Amino acid sequence: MWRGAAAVLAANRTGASTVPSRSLYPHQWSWDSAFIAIGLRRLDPARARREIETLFAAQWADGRVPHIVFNPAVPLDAYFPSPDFWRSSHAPGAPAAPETSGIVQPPVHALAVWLVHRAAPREPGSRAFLARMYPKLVAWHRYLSEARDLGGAGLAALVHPWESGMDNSPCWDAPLARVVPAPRDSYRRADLDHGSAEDRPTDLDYGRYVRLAAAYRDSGYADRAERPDGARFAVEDPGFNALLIASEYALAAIAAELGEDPGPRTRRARELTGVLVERLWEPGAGLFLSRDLEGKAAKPPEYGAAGLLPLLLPWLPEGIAEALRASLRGPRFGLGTHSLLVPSHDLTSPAQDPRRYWRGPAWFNVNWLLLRGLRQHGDPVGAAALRDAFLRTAGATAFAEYVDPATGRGLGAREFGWTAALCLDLLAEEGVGE
Ligand code: 9WN
Repeated sequence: MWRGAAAVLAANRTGASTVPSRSLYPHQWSWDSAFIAIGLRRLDPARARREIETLFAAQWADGRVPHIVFNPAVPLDAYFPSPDFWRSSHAPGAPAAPETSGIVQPPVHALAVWLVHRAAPREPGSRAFLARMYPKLVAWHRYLSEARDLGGAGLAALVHPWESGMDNSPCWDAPLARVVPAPRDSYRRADLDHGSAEDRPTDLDYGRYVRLAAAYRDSGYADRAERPDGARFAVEDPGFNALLIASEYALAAIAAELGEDPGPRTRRARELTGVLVERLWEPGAGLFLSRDLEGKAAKPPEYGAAGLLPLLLPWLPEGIAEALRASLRGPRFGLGTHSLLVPSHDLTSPAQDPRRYWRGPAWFNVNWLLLRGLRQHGDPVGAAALRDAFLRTAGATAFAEYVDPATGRGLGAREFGWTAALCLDLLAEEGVGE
């Protein structure tokens, strides 16, 4: 399995970075690269450092880290939306090259940088890597905490469903229902050349994604610009913000390693946790909910796996970690009873679909994060069982992009970057391959 996973990362390597999938996603993606680096640190720490530095070479002047960095050698029609859609090099503050998208993805990068360093702290180059990355990560977090604080309480808001990394989650159905889809003949979906239509978002979803991205682009990627009716989306997502907070803790650790005072970063992480709980915790449900900043909350609400991700945080007010662990095993997510791995969406929701992308299938990055959460909150036995199921399912599906949570049947792309990388990470814990 170690050799198989390493071979995936070798095959998906394109120069200084790694693609999520040779067929479906032929460029560099932001949170994919962070997870890929977390696995690569076990194989080749220098390559893990390069993976992250390549991504941050495309950081914009305002601190944002774009969700895609385009490879100029790949034909324009291989992936949509392509660089000629985003037109980043004409946007204020974006690098002249490479071309990038203008939206972001979950900020798991500071956590990745810290874990990459910890894997080889004495290697020549690792401390210098930390020192180079620190101000870039600070600028990235500042962008999210200032420009993206659209709700005014301190959490980062998302302006496009793709920013959550969980693109077609039912949590976005209500806020997306207000968006007028772009006409179907105004763009060409490249994903259907490689993926099965039943596993992918629908055409209606795509029309809305295109409308929102085009309106954001046409505003010059200005976060506070007024956008027309039918082209607005602003939500606070518990998964995105939990990763921001986890990364704040990692920034505190990096600061301490570099001889700076970690106190302000740790305090900020605790403060933000308080805001997350105040705004998004749903005690009756035992998990966190997203908040729609453009309209009224959906009734009934949709419960996604993003609402479990705060389990990752080291400090939570009393009772919350226990409630999250109970939700993982309860009827909504069924871990250990109905599900081999944690599904991306509530099993009891009418919107749940075990094969369609983020509407039900289990994803390996989410399960890796929850496994860390279980360890963090005193459940090593649950974490060990999840680790076994993770490795077994990934191995049996040729490192699938996502799987049916009940049967483990592989779905989406195979030889998927973060699935292989996170297997390496879990295998290395037991000394395999080292
Ligand atoms: C849009 C690359 C990315 C992941 C996302 C996943 C999917 C893209 C797409 O693929 O999104 O960004 O084209 O569907 O939803 O989490 O980062 O693997």
